[in-house]
Formats: sequence, structure tokens, C-alpha cells
Amino acid sequence: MATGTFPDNFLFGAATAAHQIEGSNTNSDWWAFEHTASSGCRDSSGDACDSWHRWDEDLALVQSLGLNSYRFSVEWARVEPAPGEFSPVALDHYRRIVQRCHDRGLVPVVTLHHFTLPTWMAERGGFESPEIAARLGAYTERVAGAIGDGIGLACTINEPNIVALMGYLLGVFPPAVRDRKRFEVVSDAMRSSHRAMVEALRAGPGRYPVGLTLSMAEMEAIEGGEAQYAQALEHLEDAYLRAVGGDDFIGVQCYTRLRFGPDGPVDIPEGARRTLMGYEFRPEVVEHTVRRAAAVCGLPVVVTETGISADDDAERIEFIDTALRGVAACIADGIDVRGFYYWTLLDNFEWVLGYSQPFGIVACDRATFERMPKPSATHLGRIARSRELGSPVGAEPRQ
Ligand code: IFM
Repeated sequence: MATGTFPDNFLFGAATAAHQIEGSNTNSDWWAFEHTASSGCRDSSGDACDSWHRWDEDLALVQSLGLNSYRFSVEWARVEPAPGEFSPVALDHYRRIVQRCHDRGLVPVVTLHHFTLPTWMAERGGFESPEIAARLGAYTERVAGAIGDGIGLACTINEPNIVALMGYLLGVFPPAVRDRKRFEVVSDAMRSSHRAMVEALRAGPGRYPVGLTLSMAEMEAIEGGEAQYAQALEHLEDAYLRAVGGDDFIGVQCYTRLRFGPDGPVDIPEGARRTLMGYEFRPEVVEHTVRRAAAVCGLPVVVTETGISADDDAERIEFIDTALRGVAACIADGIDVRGFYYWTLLDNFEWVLGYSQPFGIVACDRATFERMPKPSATHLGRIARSRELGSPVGAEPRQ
């Protein structure tokens, strides 16, 4: 494979998550959190991008751009609104999305859990409940039974390390806890839940690759930060990378570089380019994390998320271009990388930060829900169609 080209079966897609785009996910812990004054949430997710109704418009967009895959998540709170009570309407909704993906020539990549819990599960202790793995397993079994024959690729839990970190150590996601012991309990529960979900998916109809999607970063120690760095690497990445043996792929999700000093993460270097999230602009993180994930767990890799929040779409184009060059370099070196999903299709609900973070390759009008593709959408689509990177974008130094 010549450097800068992608295999014919390489997946090019855009990724989304139910709570961030569907709207009115009122039976979930996040909806409750957004409506709690002390949570610090900037907005209510409200109607989000109304993708619960406009999902086929979204699929048409993905298809028209020239991408060959779409990643979305199934919402547990809708599928199982009360313990053991499953909604045929919700399952049928997701079945229609899967079928329509096939009609439109898109490989459907389905995530079973993306950050949210049904309210009833949160009330029973969420990821601290001894029931969690069995409950997620039972929910997954139902979803697999309903749509498994059409799934292209399945992701069990999205960024379990972030759910544990933000919810139980940093206290900024529900249930807003800051407790090292509880963080460790939840981290273990993430891994056992993943295993239960893999089993449930494999026992159902259809044969498709199954994996976990992990948030990774380019981590570095600065002087005196070696212990903090080693601890972060172990708890946030390696403990998961060791637990995915026997899976079919590892999903790598990455956004930036993190540097550690003696007291933990340090601010990004003065003068370094920042994204709107305040992250260091670092598209090279994709190559770094793909190489690391492949080396540590030995599984095929899918870049299930990477992207940038930016008002200036030229920055997004540059990010995508550099990120894909990194992926192409990995492939040229013989690493089995199977796909690249830009986060995200639509400007959407960015959790605590609400609607303040435009990550999308498509803008979404907050009043009319009109979808307006940005030049970065065309750029990604051109690469997906041709399977070739042209000349580098954004090579000129910026002021
Ligand atoms: O929006 C999130 C997504 O839900 C999980 N991965 C990171 C994205 C950007 O912060």
C-alpha cells in the first residue's frame, strides 16, 4: 500500500451519540443532571439536533458526502425505560436506522452505551451497583436480538475510562463523585460490563467485529512527573488495553496531548495552539495512540473518534488532514487500522459544556435544525471517495 492511500475496505465515517443528537432523552441520568442547578451544566440537551426524527436526513448527508460508514449509539434509557421492560418501538427505531444504513451503502457501527444510564439504573447505583454487568448484558442481548443481523461493527461501552474518571474522580459528570476508591470500583465494573456485553453480542444473530472504544491521549511526563504519568497511563489506558484480549478490535478515541508534572496534569505550553475546548491542537495524537494501542493490545485498530471543536473550519480541515496522514503512516508500517470516524457529524450537545463546542463537520441551526455542511465535510468526503490524501493542508505556519 503506497503511503498516503487507504485500502478499498477502509471505513471512513462520522460518529455520533444518541443523547447528544436525538433530543428529549428525558428518562436518563444526564437529563436529570442537566436540570440540577449545582451540576454546572451550561445547557439542557433539550431537542438536541432532533435526530430522533431527522435520522434519515443525517444518513442521507453522510452518504452524500461520500463516507461509507456511520457510527451511532442505541439509547438504553429508551430501549429499557423501566427495569426489564423493553420498548419494541425504540428497538424498531434503531432497526430502521440499521436497515437504512445498508440501503444507503453505509456500514452501521453501533455503540451500546455512550455515557448515559436510564434513571432507574442510576437510582440503583449505576456502575457501582452489583447488578450493572448483568443489567447491561440483558439490555445488550435485547438489542443484539433486534438488530444484530444488520450490525457492521459493535462498540460496547464508549470511553469507559472517561465515565469513571469524570463521574467518580473529578466529579464533573453524574453522579459527581470525587472518591478514589469508588473510581476504582467503577473502573472494574466497566471492564466486567464490557465482557458481559461482548458475550451477549456474540450469542445473538449476525457475525460482526466487537470491541471497546477507549479514550486515549499522547501522555508525557515532564521533570518530576514520572509517577503521575505512570499512574494515569495504568488506570486510564493500560488496565483497559489488557482487558480486551479476545475482542475483534480496539476503538481508539483521541483528542490531544496530556503532560504530567509532580502534582498531576500541567497546563499546555505557553504559546501552543489551543482548540476551543482549551486542548492543545495536536492532530499527531492519532498516529501516537494508534501505534500505542496496537503495540499494547495487539488487536486491529479502528479510530472510532477524533476531532476538534473549532469556529474556524480551516482548523478542522487541517486537523483531519494531519490525523489521516498519521493513520496512513501506521498502515504503511503494517499496522492493521480498519477505519477512521470523525467526531462528529453535527454540531451537538457537548455534555457539561452544552452547545458551546462546534465539533461537527455539519452545522445544525438551533432553532430550525437545518443541517449545513461545512467545507471540512467535503474535505473528508473527498479523501473517503478517492482513498488518497492529496498535498498536505495547513502546512504554512499560523500566526
Ligand atoms: O462529545 C464527546 C463524546 O461524547 C465522547 N468523546 C469525546 C467527545 C468530544 O469531547
